[in-house]
Amino acid sequence: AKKLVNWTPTDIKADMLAKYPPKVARKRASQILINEALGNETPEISANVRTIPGIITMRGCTYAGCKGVILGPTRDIVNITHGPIGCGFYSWLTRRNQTDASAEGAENFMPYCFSTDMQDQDIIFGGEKKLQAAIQEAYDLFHPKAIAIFATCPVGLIGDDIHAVARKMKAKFGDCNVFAFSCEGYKGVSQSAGHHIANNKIFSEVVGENDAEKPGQFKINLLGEYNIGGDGFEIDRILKKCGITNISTFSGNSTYDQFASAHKADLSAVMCHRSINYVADMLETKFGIPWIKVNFIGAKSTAKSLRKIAEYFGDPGLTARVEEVIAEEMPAVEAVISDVLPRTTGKTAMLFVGGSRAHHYQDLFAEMGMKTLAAGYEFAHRDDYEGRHVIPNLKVDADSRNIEEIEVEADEKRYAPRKTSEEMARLEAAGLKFKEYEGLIPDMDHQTLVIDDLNQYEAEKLVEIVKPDIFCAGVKEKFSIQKLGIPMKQLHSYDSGGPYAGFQGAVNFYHEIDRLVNSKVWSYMKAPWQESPELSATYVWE
Ligand code: CFM
Repeated sequence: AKKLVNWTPTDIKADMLAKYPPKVARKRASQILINEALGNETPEISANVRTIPGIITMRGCTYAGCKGVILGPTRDIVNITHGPIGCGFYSWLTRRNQTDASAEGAENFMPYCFSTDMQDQDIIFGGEKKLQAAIQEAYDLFHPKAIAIFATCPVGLIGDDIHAVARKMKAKFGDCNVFAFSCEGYKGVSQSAGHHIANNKIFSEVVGENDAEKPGQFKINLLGEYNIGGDGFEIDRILKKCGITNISTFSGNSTYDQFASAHKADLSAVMCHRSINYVADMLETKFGIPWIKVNFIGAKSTAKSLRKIAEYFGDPGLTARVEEVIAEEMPAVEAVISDVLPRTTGKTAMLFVGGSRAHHYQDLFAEMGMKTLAAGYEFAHRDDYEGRHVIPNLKVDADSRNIEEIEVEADEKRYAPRKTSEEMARLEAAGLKFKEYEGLIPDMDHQTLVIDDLNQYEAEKLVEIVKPDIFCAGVKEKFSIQKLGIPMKQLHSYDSGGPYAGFQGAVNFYHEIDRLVNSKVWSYMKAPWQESPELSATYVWE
């Protein structure tokens, strides 16, 4: 394994914290973990907690999680942002969601940016009339199946009743479902709260609307796949080849009807646990559809996930077909791996992304012989770090589709230490149930760094000290990292690349990373430690 010589992970952690005031250092220390995942013991990390004001976080807001992440990739719902124009504009097409709607001649509102463009007078006198007019205008122009309304920060502050407006317009139209999300940006500690708000509303307003049987065999919902850079297209290609019917994707390239029909699936396959576990749980509680965790990032993970789906159905024909598909797809993947391996083996990576990719993409790097030295999420909860899903206590009213989460304990308590069997027993006695899957902490090596809600300052510190061969994060980090002379790959938007999911996606990724970590261009840059050698540390292989 690769090991720091003149810096230990403890030194790195201490150096990252050295400049902070004591209170800040204490809080950040609980979010920086030197991984000691050995045996059955999962060390604890503090996650899903408020960012300290003044720190330049990598996180987004609740509105981003609701409108941008969950509803943004739907193609035939008109998504209206109720707020000042910036919120709508900056969440417009920035996530690289793709659709093939135009190829099908289907409705596609993704190229449009709908907003009420609130002005000073709307803030002072209220924006409900303006919102109502915007809904009417969208209806008259497009006659969509559904219109969704998203609240931004000022809307919550002035108290516009967006739900009353939605109900009124839904009743008026009769043939268009209108629903609203109270997803004001400030509502949670990150975009994660927005996922929860979006999921609850989609479940209560849309799921179950269409009771018609869906054609096809082995019907699944693909939950938490957003078709970034065409990932969903590649996954659908593979599923189709295997004879697995994906009736509903939440929510890459999705339609209103896919949400409305999700209860007709036999199984939910959860790709991004963080953003969508709520829907998986509600589908299981209300409709009895079980869910399994899958990961289509990495060729081996893709094969494993296909086998997992086949295993669930237990059909010999499906199992055989899945094996055939894997056997057909793998030679092309292996050819590229053996080409890049001599150039990528031993290189090092750091990944700080969202709530699932910092974990999923480690599989791709491992396939290239690359080691992940440090990784972390922006907004994941402890279950994503630990790979232990906490099954909520849900009461789903069969008739009204009313969902009530019965709080056994407060959220923070729910993820309270449960390393000991007594603690587990106590929580289970309190009514909590767990579902195990792969987690970031148990999957990462001993003595690697796991860091929650990494910020601008710490990112630069880490890169200066460790100098990984590649750093993966988002656009806010891109150029500050590249200025340090390290190639930076965006794992949100994929820069302009992708797809990276599935077998063909893995091949794209190998080529891309090979080019990045072996490019000569970085050697022409003078990084700070090259000009001041005292900043330098050395890595050797042992
Ligand atoms: Fe899930 Fe996502 Fe992610 Fe996410 Fe996101 Fe994204 Fe992400 Mo950016 S839903 S948690 S809120 S996998 S937009 S497609 S890349 S932070 S790691």
